Amino acid sequence: MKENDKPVKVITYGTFDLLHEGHLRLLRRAKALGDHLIVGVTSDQFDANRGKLNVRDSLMVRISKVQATGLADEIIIEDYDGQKVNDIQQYGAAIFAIGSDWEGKFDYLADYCRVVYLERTAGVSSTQLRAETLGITRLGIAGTGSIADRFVAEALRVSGLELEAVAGSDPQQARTFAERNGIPRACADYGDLLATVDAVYLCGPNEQHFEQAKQALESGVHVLCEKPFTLSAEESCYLYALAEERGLVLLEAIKTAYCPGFIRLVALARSGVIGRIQCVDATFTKLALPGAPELAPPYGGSVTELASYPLLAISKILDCAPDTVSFDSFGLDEGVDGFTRISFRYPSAIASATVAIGAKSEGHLNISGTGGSIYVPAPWWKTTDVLVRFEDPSRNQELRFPYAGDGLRYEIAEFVSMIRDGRGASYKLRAKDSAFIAGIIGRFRGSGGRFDVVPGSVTVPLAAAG
Ligand code: C2G
Repeated sequence: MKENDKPVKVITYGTFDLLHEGHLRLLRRAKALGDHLIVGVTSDQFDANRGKLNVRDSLMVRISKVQATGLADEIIIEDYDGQKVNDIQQYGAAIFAIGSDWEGKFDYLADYCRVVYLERTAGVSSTQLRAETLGITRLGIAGTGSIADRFVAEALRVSGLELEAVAGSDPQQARTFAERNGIPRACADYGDLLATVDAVYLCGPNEQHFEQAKQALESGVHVLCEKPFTLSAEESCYLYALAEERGLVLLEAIKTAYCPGFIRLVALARSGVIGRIQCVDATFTKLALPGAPELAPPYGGSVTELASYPLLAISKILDCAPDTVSFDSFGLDEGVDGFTRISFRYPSAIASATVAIGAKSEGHLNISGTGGSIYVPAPWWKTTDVLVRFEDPSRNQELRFPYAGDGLRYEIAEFVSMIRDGRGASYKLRAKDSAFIAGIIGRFRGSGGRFDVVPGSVTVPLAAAG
């Protein structure tokens, strides 16, 4: 098949995860359309950006497998949206071929070459293979609040997970929740839930988290627990030790920790790009409506409800133990703290976490370094935009990272992959980060917290807090 004696180039694209018969048949037929087959294999980042999480084979493995078919004359990496338009022109492809599951989606490429949709092979897919070879994690949800609804919507985006059952303090509410979300079973109590699942997501009231996590781990069930995970460093360490002893996964559900932009931000800050870090200021506020659970003592309040986010940022960015912490707080009539600033002194830096449920403030994250600064505008806890600033403005950078949907999918994907890989710890949110966060919340609640209308300030030495 030659046109003016020039080889006819065909181009096709895919992830080619766990390369299977469907992929092979596609490649064979694509190759048969011309003389030279170019295969674009998606980069991990490209797949993450388009919401394809839990791809099992690394890019290198996927490329090697495509190469081993002997069908590809050339392999390229697909890394950005719109790349197909450029590739077709750059490589002089005469035909673009893709499976019929994409029918109509790539018609716009007809401006550059012939577009061919090849019948997709029925009965085989990477998703199915991932489920068969790696198993399905049966997950239960303990809690029926609004976060649980958001969780369900995001969990559907993560492969290898089946929502099995739900339990809540009100059995009728649990039944309604199950029906609304297509979950097979509503359990009468938490014990019943644990009996039939591999893993549980805890999103009930704050004061129940510790006991529920402990009970789950003692029953051999993996735990993903909403923040605040526990209300003291001791409880946090106890649970991590228990999970390790039982060979189970325990993860705190602070979504920021797993969001791709935040992970890149932390790595950037710690790379020395802005010099030695001298200060981290992080703010998170959320006005609570009258009657909201955040306003109910003794487990509501700005620190208990919200401090996990800024404390996570401080823990990850400074990554060492502070010498002292002090709390300045305004109380609300309801008897909880409404606006609180937590100030830290580190050996060579200072930091502040500002949280409020009774006042509003711009929610930003600012990192000051000896050579520049990093500014992350609200909502920094769903990191997308990162501004790196220098005295010489020609060096300034504005970085942008993807953030898909509600973001919960990233923490769910991490949880599922830890279970599958038998990976006990995640560098994204370490046991020491959880213990630090819980320790500070516990200190505020136990000794440092002043809920008076007059600002109270107390400095607590933290030498032993770690
Ligand atoms: N395929 C097939 N039969 C199957 C499974 C997949 O023919 N049972 C085809 C797909 O239609 C696609 C190729 O194999 O043409 C690669 O499939 P995936 O690895 O699932 O990649 P995909 O997400 O379809 O990537 O830019 C990326 C591409 O747009 C498509």
